[in-house]
Amino acid sequence: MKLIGSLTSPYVRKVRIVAMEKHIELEFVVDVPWHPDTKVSEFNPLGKVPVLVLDDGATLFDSRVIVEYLDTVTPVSRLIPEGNRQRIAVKRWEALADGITDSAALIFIERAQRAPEHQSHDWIVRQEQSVFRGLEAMSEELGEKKWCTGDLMNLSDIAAGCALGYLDFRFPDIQWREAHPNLAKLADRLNALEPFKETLPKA
Ligand SMILES: N[C@@H](CCC(=O)N[C@@H](CS)C(=O)NCC(=O)O)C(=O)O
Repeated sequence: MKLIGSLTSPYVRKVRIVAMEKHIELEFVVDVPWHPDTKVSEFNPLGKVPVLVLDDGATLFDSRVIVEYLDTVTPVSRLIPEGNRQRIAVKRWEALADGITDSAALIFIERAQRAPEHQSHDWIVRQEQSVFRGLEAMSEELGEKKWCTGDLMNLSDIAAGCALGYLDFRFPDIQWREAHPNLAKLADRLNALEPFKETLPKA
């Protein structure tokens, strides 16, 4: 299987960490969808990464579909529980964490790719509010627990760790660690793991 993605995308990072946790070897093909020579749209009509290309040539996107697929490829280290309530709790965490990333990425793109006079202050504030509310929700739901859901690390923690890692990478000025020490502890625990270390975003 071949994973197409960039070294900065938090969604790609989530998939890479899931694959590593599950001991699934993927050929990693670096392709930045913003570059003029990108071939991503030949594999994903939406032109976004990550894309997983299966051995028979079938393509899977987006990251939530890919991680769900990878989790069923082998029973090693199940990252999405089978029971309906637990499974949905994990998927909800993933939606929350990815949602924070979505809003943060919109702010980054607005600032990085639009001339200052074309940037919308209201749009940026709206996305910032979504990030801050999302962080509050993650912090409240984590509480004093070691992991986001259940007794072992699973996809909810990986998704949360990738969202927090993206904030560290693109928005070092956001003081989320001071505001939410429990999220900081979770991030420290995750960042000490090999798959997180190996996939640190690189510009
Ligand atoms: N919901 C998607 C989001 C994917 C996404 O937005 N990827 C970004 C990279 S971080 C991308 O490829 N952007 C290119 C574009 O929007 O044209 C997922 O979970 O995979």
